[in-house]
Amino acid sequence: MAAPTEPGPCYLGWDFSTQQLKVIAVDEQLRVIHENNINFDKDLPEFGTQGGVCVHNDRLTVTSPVLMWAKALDMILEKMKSDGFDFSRVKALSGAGQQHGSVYWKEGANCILQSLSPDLPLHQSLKSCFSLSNSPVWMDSSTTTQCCFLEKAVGGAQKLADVTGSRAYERFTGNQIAKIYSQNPEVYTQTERISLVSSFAASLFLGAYAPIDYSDVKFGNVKLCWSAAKSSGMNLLQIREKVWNPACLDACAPALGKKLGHPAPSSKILGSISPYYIQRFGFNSGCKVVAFTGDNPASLAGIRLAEGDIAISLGTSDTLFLWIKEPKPALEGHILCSPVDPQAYMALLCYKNGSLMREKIRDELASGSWEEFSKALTSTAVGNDGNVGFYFDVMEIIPEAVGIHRFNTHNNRIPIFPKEVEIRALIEGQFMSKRIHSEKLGYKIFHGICEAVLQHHISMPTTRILATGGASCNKAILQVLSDVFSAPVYTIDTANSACLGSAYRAIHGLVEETSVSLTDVVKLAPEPRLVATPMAGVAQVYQPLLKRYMELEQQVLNRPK
Ligand code: ADP
Ligand code: XUL
Repeated sequence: MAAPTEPGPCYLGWDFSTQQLKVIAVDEQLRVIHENNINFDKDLPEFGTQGGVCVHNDRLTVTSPVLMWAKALDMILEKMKSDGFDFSRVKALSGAGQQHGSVYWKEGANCILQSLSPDLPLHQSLKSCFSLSNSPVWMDSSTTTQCCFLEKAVGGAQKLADVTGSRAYERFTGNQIAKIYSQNPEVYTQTERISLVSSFAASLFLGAYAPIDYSDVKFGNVKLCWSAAKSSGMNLLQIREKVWNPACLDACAPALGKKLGHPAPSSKILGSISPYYIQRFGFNSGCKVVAFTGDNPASLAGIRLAEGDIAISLGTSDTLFLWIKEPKPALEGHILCSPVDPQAYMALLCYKNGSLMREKIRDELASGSWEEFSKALTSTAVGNDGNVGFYFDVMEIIPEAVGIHRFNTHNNRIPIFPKEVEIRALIEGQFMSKRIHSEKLGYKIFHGICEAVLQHHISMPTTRILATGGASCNKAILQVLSDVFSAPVYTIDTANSACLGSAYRAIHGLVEETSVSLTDVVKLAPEPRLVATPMAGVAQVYQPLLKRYMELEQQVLNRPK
């Protein structure tokens, strides 16, 4: 009888996202062998968050308690331990964090991080480590004053975009830091180090301050136009040289460069795991911590985006990524370097009203049930008999509008839709916006083999839409996505692509020095699966509807707030 084989090494990918802390373990063959999560609202009710965040009275300030993230890490590791997860198998780990959010470490915190007692849970040891207990997150839009100041200080919005890859945006970390400095200078003075959520999470594993990674702050080397900065970023990094820009730093707060530390490439091995995890959970002392990055770049690594594909993440935020070979300065949308192909770029569009908006309508009209919501969606006709809606519970990024706006087939505003019409208007509207704005970026969707292709014997791939994020498990929603884009929709086995991508990045971190690319590492991963194809005749329905949606969007934008 053959001796039982020793379980081989595995790799962990973490995602410190808006609503949850999630983890995936993969083995050497990239098979998922463990998945776990902590939901901040449900599992940590003592922090009083809704959707993982606290919206302040001004409705613009949005924060999350930093100790909640530390306590969640404790909890999930305990959960894994009681599920029998063998931490000694973990050869490397990496992770992702919601982008833009920032953490403020108090003077002396690094010493505490370096000497954590294995007898205490993390959040207890770290209690006095933060000069700011509530971290600003990506949903915050309270820094308009700081944005105006920064743009003026560096010579205008375009100049700022030329240098940092984007004009000033409220959620971008530099502007968040500037607000803290101007409103609470004593907090700023007490701060020894400022981390992004991603580098904060890496610091917890490392037991020392981890650097901010490039891809969380880096943009493509192109000149970007007004809406170029809708995604990851800080408004602080000189994109070409990958160093902090002195003028931007000075405009935000004094001695900021020192508090940020030097940025590092996202494939860098930062060191070995802190002894705390070895003693408390049985990690191997050789386990490496690979730099953590933003959730969006991590997702791209997880879903195996290839040339010509569009990826849509339907998480707390909805984000859309387009593969771009030759970015043009006139592009609308944010450009970042592809984490998969060094020759390629990604355009990224970010929408604030994603899953939480869908949940709100589900709770109001479908008794909080996705099943009932989906039934209503499938019971209505493609094109919703001409009824169109815009659903922005919070100020949207694309377009910058707020409120709910409903129009009937004659383009007249109406106050209310029947339940089923409302649900379809929400989902169709969300996807029509994504299609219109991706086409504005110059993106062309290829619908199968067209005549010109046949005549010239050119092989042209049909555009694939790769869907991920929490709502990508909903077939009814994915069918509408497929219909609106007239393209097939694919998913991977897990909706947690940021975790999966992080696990792949952990493996890549170990082999990067031997010049193995991430694409090579990911080759073993299963191909995405087809889940929806466009129904017959949908293109004819959506062609005029998309045009109307675009015109109505102008009306919504021009309406006085
Ligand atoms: P994040 O990573 O930003 O925390 P996720 O990608 O995990 O978010 O997505 C969470 C969201 O997924 C929830 O807010 C929920 O609305 C949505 N979701 C979960 N299941 C479904 C479903 N069956 N249909 C539609 N949306 C769903
Ligand atoms: C991207 C953005 C969000 C967050 C949260 O610019 O703000 O997608 O990363 O997921």
